[in-house]
Amino acid sequence: MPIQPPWTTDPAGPVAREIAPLYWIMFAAAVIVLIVVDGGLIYAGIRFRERPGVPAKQFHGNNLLELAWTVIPTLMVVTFSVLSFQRLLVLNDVNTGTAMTITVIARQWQFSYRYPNEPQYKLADGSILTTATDLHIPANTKIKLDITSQDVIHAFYIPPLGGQKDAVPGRTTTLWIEADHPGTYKGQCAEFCGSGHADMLINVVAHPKDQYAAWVASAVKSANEAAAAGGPQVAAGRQLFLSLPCAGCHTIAGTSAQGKVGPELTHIASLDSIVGILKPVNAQNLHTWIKDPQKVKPGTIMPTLGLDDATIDKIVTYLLTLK
Ligand SMILES: [Cu+2]
Repeated sequence: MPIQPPWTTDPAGPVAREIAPLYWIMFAAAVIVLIVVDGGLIYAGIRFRERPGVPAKQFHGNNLLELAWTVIPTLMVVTFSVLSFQRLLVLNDVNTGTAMTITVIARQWQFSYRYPNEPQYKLADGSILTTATDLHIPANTKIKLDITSQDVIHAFYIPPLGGQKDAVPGRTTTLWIEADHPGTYKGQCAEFCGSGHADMLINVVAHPKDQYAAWVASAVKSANEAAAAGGPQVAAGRQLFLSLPCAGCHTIAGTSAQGKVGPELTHIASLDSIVGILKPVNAQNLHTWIKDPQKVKPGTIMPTLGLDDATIDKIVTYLLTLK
């Protein structure tokens, strides 16, 4: 499936298609203003400059000019406002024809997604399927997003699908998206939210509409397998994770680890990278990170726990079962 970069200029869904023409109109207006203002400045600088024996002329007041630079910008602002409000009617209509609602939860520094409270998304332990970073949707389907945050203000933004909404603690904001074609659409947190902000990436994975149910079934199956993962090393790692401070900061669905300070780890083994920079997600990279987080990413809120290598290995073995 194609991967689409986070650009506004290449809309891949109805919301982005509403916004893109306004972007181009504003861009064209800005270029014209640049040419007129800078052109006038350069012209005046040359035409009225001081020459030997000829002092520079001074002008005071010019009704025509003053009228022009008051009326033209006013007309521009009014025009842009009207065009924006027209589009808001479409962008804010999150409910008409909506097929499903997914909850987007932002926290430093990861977005996670909780799928609808319906039987096909239920895990064996009764919890609801969640994913992190990757938002899976069916293509050609209107999806409503309920967006919230567990710490500071973030902003959910996928330029090729359009729209941007703040994720505000204690509130739910809404946005809708629809992808024209199956593929991966890249986005990014658009509100500076701390030192990990640049790594707070979003992938919207749009599945062919008729294959979405199969993806849901496989995601539920692997989440169930992860929760029931066996083997003594895994069991020991799980036990360590849940008893050490790890569980106070991280959430792993279906366990007593329900911390909200760090990223959710429910599907950590399926991620492209950890901390946004360590890739691939493998035993060595996880070990390096847990051993000395500050060395990998100075300023991270992940503390160095001073664990010995054998303990870290057990935890890593467990984490790698979380697909
Ligand atoms: Cu953020």
